[in-house]
Amino acid sequence: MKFGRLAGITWIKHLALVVLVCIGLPLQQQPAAAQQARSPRLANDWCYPFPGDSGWEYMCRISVFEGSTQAFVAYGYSPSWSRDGLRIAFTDGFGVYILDRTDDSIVSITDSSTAGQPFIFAPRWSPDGTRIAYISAPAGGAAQLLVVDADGAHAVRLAVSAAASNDWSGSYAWMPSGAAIAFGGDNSGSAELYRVDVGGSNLARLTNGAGFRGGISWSPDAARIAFNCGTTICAVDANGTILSTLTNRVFQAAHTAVFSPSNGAIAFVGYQAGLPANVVMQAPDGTIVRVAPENWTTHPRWAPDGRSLAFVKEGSSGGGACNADGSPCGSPDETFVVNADGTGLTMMGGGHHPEWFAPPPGLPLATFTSQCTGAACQFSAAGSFDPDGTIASYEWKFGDGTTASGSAPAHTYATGATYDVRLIVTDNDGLRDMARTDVTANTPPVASFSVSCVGPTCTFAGSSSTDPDGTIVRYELAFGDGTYVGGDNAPLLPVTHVYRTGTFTATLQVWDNSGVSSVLGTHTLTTTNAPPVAAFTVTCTELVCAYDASASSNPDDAFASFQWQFVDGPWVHGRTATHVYHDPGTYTVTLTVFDSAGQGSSASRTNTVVGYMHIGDLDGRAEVLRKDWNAVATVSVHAGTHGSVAGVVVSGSWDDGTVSSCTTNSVGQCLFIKMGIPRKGNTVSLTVTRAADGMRVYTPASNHDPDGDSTGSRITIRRQ
Ligand SMILES: [Ca+2]
Ligand SMILES: [Ca+2]
Ligand SMILES: [Ca+2]
Ligand SMILES: [Ca+2]
Ligand SMILES: [Zn+2]
Repeated sequence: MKFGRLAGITWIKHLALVVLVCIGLPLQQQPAAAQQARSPRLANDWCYPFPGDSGWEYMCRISVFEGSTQAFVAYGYSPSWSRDGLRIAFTDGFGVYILDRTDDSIVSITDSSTAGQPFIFAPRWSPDGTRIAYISAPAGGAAQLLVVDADGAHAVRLAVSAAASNDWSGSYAWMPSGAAIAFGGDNSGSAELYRVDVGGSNLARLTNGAGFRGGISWSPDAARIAFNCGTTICAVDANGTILSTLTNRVFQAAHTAVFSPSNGAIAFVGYQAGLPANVVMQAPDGTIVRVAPENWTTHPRWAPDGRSLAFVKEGSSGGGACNADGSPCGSPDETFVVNADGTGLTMMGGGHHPEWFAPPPGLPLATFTSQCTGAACQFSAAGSFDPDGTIASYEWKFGDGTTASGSAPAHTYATGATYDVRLIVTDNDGLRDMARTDVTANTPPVASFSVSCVGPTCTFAGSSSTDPDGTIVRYELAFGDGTYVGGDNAPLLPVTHVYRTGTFTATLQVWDNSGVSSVLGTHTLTTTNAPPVAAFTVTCTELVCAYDASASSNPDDAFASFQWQFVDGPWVHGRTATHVYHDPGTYTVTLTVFDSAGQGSSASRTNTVVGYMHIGDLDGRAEVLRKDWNAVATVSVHAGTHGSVAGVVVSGSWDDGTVSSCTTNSVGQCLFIKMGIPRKGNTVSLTVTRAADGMRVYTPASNHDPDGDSTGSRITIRRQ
């Protein structure tokens, strides 16, 4: 159930904190017989905000702490134990519900179907287990105290408070015998303590102007009733005749006394200057023990044996917007348990309203053992017993929908799994107890597989793995060479794997639907796998080289990768690669190849990258002087791809036999100048004889001249 009425819940929570309802713990202590120890059993509720469809809403859920376990049992709050501890009454704010822990069913015992329903809170089972009391509070109306049978029948209205606005007027507590209820009522504006027999008769007012403020607790012998009276705690005789103050005077304020079930001590919440609210224990001689020091604590609840206390450390997330996004904030309530001497403080879990289950005397104890062979189980309730009688019947719930009776039934499950098995025993007085254990009734799966190899390549098939009473949901196949495959529900097998040379033990483990694993299935295999041999060819066109690793060999399996390492670049992957060099030169290239088993080999080659150059233009001009003239020739040098080349030493020969040279500049040009040519000589010619830069090959056959004033190799300059 979901708690959509935030305002209502907040109001109820507020009310619950102020209306200090006291459970009527049974008087009786644990039987002294040599009975197997029964783990203390504590229920509480935890309300927390969560983002709902229409903003922040509150969710409340009830947990049961038993031994070292915490079990979430229902959505709701204000849990109250049935006498036998097998049912829990609780509310969701609009109805009273009964959780039956023997089958996890929940039934409503109040009518919460009509509109305008009242708020319901504080359901409390009577100590004798026959009746359930609760408070019904219509919005703006008078709160009623009602008592019904455990199935909701025979409702009796015991009291109507005249003013529901007095929160504490809704406080009530069962008399330990269950015969009567003490409750807070309003007498013409003055709150007073009343008692009434559970049938509705013998209504009596027990106080008259004592300042009653709720917090009702019966003493174990039902002789006195404690209650809050202003800043201290009072007690009145059950017949209303003697009024006294209960608490030590060192407390500036004290409230919510709870009588110990065993020794006359009381626990209560006491305020003292400089200290936060504390749960304290006051011994019969007045000695105070702070059992919850340094905490903002409330709601003390004695364990049935009187040796420990549960209490609540109040959080600050009670409700309402707090964060900028409108969400509530703050710490949650927490339930603690502490020994009566203040030792052993333990946080049980989040939540409020701790309620102990108090086993009644003569309660049988259910316990059982199981022995399963595969899915066939033999159960035995031999350890169960009744301390004051006999066990009259055994009821088994095997967790698969089947049931049985008798003290030692056998049961074979149809499907192997882990089952929630419950045994409910009923004694000759009709008292019941339940034991509950997870029983694994399962045959483990069997891992089986086949493997066949072609060379080093092996194929694994696992269809022969079986789970006789369920299904296989997970495989893990380890190949034995450090690698494995596996996963939940994976369509895993068949799978292939390539091995190195060696002897390997492959193992298969499978898991069934119960999470049970098989023993390992194994196969040992020996494989031969030669490492690959790297080899490659290289073909260069000027500075562009193509590499091809096809010459590599790996006859027994597939190549996994080819990796090229060039001196002046990153690694390149692929069977073929192309690399463009910046300059001609001699370079070393390394190829590394890997086969499918991860075996590798490398090969290196040194290749020379050649560049070419030629004359790309010759231009000439004459500088005529008074007696003679000068000839100037401009030479442009091209690379093989016709780009300019700087730093080339160009040699030339004039036609009179003189030779000279120049070195090309950044745009690939340089000048030849012949000076002092006599006027009688009308022409001179320059022939380029050589070009060299130490890297490129000069190819004069490629020489050319775009404007046609030379052959590309020879130019004639005329005096003008
Ligand atoms: Ca009994
Ligand atoms: Ca199985
Ligand atoms: Ca190989
Ligand atoms: Ca030219
Ligand atoms: Zn050119």
